[in-house]
Amino acid sequence: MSKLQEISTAIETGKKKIIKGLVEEALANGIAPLEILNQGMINAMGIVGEKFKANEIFVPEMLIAARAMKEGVEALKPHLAGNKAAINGKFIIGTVQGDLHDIGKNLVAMMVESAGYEVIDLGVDVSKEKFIEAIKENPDCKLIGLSALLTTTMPAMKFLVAAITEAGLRDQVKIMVGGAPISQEFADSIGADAFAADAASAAAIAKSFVA
Ligand code: B1M
Repeated sequence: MSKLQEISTAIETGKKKIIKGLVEEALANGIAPLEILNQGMINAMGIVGEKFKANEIFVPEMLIAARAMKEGVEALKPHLAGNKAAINGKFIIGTVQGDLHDIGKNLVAMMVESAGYEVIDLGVDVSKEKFIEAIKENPDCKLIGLSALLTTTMPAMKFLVAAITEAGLRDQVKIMVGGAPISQEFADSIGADAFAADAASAAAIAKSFVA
């Protein structure tokens, strides 16, 4: 079994304790950090999602896979995060109300941070009031990021964009949206400024806003 396959299987089956060692072995074998993330880890979460959908596994298994994934991301973090010296500004990010998924949001936060932003992470299940409060508390913040993984929480993004507009803050911030069910069309339909399909694209878009 290849090292990437070993990592994928370990995440899929929630073997949290062995992940760090496997990631270190993969790095020592010269496998690029992004390849480990995409082929070994994110790929595994895709398989977990498919198995959940097919009723082959249930929420507890999904949860232990998520814990193993987080352990892997921690091990990979020093190798993924780049030079943080340049400060491009602040980036407020959160997973929208009703949604508890945070692995993708955390990856986006990490990559945008390494693109020179100071990240203010509001966590998961973030209400529109909390987002607005954070924008008001950080009048120098020019970019906010919204993550959603559930089709049922996509409307929360729409309500949030509307609430930011109603609060008179829309001209102050660019809004970037992302998450598995989100598309460019959806982003356009709710009046967001940008859609990013993955964490690397989110970092590139964040950089483009200060270029
Ligand atoms: Co959930 N879950 N889950 N889950 N879960 C999904 C999302 C699902 C697709 C599984 C499935 O059915 N195939 C499905 C949603 C279906 C739908 O809405 N149509 C689902 C469901 C149904 C549920 C529950 C309702 C299950 C239940 O209770 N019956 C429940 C909801 C809880 C809630 O949120 N209120 C639930 C719970 C959970 C766990 C808690 C067990 C766990 C989350 C743990 C955690 O996050 N701490 C979990 C998990 C692990 C998943 C899957 C398997 C994996 C998600 C993940 O971490 N992917 C997921 C299936 C899947 O995604 N294939 C599934 C890896 C991650 C790196 O990718 O988050 O997509 P992703 O992030 C990417 C991009 O999307 C993008 O960049 C990231 C990195 O490249 N991105 C952004 C994300 N945010 C961005 C923001 C940006 C830009 C890009 O700008 C700001």
